[in-house]
Amino acid sequence: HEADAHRTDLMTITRHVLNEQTKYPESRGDFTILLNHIVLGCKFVCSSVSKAGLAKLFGLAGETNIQGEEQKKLDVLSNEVFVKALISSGRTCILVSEENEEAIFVDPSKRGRYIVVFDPLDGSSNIDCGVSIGTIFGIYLVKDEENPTIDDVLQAGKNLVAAGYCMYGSACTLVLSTGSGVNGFTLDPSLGEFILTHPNIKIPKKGKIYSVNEGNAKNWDEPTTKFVEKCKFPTDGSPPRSLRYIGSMVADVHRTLLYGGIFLYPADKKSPNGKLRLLYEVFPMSYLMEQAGGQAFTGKQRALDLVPGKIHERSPVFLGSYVDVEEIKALYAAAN
Ligand code: P6P
Repeated sequence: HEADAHRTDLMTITRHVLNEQTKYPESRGDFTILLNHIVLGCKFVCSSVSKAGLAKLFGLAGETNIQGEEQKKLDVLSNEVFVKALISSGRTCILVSEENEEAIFVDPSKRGRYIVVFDPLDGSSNIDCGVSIGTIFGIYLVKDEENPTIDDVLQAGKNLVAAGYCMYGSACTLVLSTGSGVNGFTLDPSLGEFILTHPNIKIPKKGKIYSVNEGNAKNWDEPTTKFVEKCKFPTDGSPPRSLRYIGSMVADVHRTLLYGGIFLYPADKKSPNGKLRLLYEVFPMSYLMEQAGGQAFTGKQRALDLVPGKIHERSPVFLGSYVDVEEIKALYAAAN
């Protein structure tokens, strides 16, 4: 039946968001227009990433291409496409990208109400070996449209009005929340449309998978060490949990969202704030986890309660199934 619906009653991402926006009578369609430009960026990146391997084969990606032009690295190219698409939407006023040292303030002539924080191609070091990578984004509203300032970007994660990611893997899957649950859309290349394939995603309350880079174990603190020990050598008679770590945040988080479990990038002696960036990696993924019935913790507090001090600051993160994150919260509480 669902296949028929797909064939005749196409629930595209645009239609789905329009439906959701009708809940806000005052909405002027600006968010839908903004989202359509983010979707355009994702379609471009999807197409480029799938060709990157071929391009590399024929010396196109990263080296000079057949016209002898310097081929831009995919993450730089993706960033330029997203920045241009977002500015041309006329709905943004400040952009923060992992690729840009400073925030981008949009010219007043093209200014809108939204702030977009994003990592255009997270995990791009994995492209050459074919591992799934992704775009991660979060959307805030500006406080004073006439006078956007850097403080508009340094808002707590709980102020996000939307967040999502697009994973470029065996399929191109866009997972999005605008504050009333999480929905997954898959790109139908024959239509060039993202079609609703995963309505109302809810993360399993408890998982059987833990996801962490065990190579950092020497530097972990006591609570993380104890938690991972419990996963491997359970003391309550339950079976050991499986370790799944892809090393590409979007892929690890997507698996966690659909299958359950916990993803950890803890602080360690080498990096006291962990490795992942708060604004455009930790916040959007934490927002999605909470919207799907899971939770996200920093080792000290609820991740979304954090207020960033700097646009590229890092934060430790433990996110995933509600019960699994409760376990690690208890271990950190006992340690303090
Ligand atoms: P490590 C990729 O480089 C990335 O930013 C995330 O996508 C991923 O979760 C993390 O770093 C992997 O880091 O230290 O385990 O290689």
